[in-house]
Amino acid sequence: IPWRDFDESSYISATAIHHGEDKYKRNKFNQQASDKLKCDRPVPDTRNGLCSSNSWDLSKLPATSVIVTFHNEARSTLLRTVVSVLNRSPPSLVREIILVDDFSDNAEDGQLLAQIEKVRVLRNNQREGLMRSRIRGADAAAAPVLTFLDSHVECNKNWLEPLLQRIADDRTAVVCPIIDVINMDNFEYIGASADLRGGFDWNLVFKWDYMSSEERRSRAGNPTAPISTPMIAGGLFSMDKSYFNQLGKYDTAMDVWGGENLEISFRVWQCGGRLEIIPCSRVGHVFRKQHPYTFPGGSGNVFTRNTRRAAEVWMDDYKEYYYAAVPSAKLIPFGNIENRLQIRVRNQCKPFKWYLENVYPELRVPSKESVAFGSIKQGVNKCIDTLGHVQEGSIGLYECHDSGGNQEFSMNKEMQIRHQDLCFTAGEGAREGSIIKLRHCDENNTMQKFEQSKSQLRLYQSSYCIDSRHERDMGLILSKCDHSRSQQWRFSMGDLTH
Ligand code: UD2
Ligand code: MN
Repeated sequence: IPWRDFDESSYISATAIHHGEDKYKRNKFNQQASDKLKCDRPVPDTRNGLCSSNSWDLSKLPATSVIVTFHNEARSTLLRTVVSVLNRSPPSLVREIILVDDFSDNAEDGQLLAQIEKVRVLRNNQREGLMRSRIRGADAAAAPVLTFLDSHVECNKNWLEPLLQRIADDRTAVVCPIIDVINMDNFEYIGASADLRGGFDWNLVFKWDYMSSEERRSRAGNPTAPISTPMIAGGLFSMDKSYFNQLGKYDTAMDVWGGENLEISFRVWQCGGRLEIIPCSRVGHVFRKQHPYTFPGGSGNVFTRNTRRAAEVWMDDYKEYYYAAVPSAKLIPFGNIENRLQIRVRNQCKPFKWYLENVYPELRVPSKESVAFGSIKQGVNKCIDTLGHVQEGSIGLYECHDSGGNQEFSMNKEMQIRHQDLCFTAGEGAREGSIIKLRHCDENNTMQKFEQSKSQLRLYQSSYCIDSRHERDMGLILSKCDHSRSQQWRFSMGDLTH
């Protein structure tokens, strides 16, 4: 039946929030706010104005199968995902919507939607996780292009055409929309910045990176051009189906959630394809802070295992920087990766060094001389920060932002703690209260030599440690080493000595 004839209200009301029930309990977003909205509610057109003058010859675009995997998704968000696809895509371009129900508690959540035109429902008979579920959907897909979506999205106006156009132009382009934000509390649809791309630090956790101001300036003349991105968020993208198969789909040994976006990103770039964000394509997604579902195996372990598999297959020796940043990862077994390594050989994929130099030059690589690298953390979220100071400036603490810049330091074999060509220096010598200053590095300057001892940073051959106790007035200073909290420091990559 056409989606307009689907009985939305009885479908939604059957799983409504009960009186007195926590609205966030089941989905970790406000289900009640979602349930109140119609499945075809309007959303603001968040595209750059220039996008509306685009036009496409639909007869020349390949059709796509849309694949949505879900585990215990709220009915209202799942239905809105489906309806927004049907409602905002040229019908000729959507061959089918494949819902892969990853063993949700209630089989009817998916099954009832199979009445709707173009919707096919596949149900796993055990929990498989999103990677194997997406592969199942992809294998069943009839169209030449695969489009993966999360189960709580809303596609915006003309979201699909520019994605398919790009793939028609280049079958090795793997393309994403800009992901707009659907507020998890009130479900307001909010346009996201067009100046972001996907990246990561050595902990291999996905993050958004701002384009440099230079790059933003150069894009100003051509805001609709594809943005090449080192990493994809993972949930929303289109890819030529035969190319997806040729490059090895996903790693079927990954479970539940996480790491697969890292893996497919390395793989696509290293094996000759490219990842792009297409700014004229916009899809909203409900971002939330917690997982609403269980992690068979424990969320930390599963995520780390998946991430290790990606690192072990694709990162060559650079994986050591990951282990230096996340030492506990070494303790999680990652299983057999033989068949994934074969994909590298079969597709003659490039080394990780090539990826770093050509795709993600912004990711700082510790120099060979470094024994420790990255941010220098105190407690949970305070980091040493140059505060933008230069030569002769003091240093202080700031909330950790995990994006390098003024919070990036390295320690070398000469025992210097460097920020670019400036070194931490005991400004007034080895004495109580001596302010730590940024001065030009000089190997013969003994006031620039520090030792990591336990988690203290001690001025070499002295009994004074870097201390934040008077940070507000003086910045960081030297103070008698006494293991107090204000002397506890941890490099994000603490041990590069192997
Ligand atoms: C982001 C991605 C997500 C995925 C993940 C890393 C976006 C917008 N989202 O997480 O697609 O790449 O990072 O793995 O880029 N699901 C299952 N089975 C499971 C667990 C989840 O089918 O065992 C479904 C779930 O219902 C949802 C999708 O997988 O549709 C992604 O899960 P999520 O929305 O909890 O993840 P998210 O958005 O935090
Ligand atoms: Mn999601």
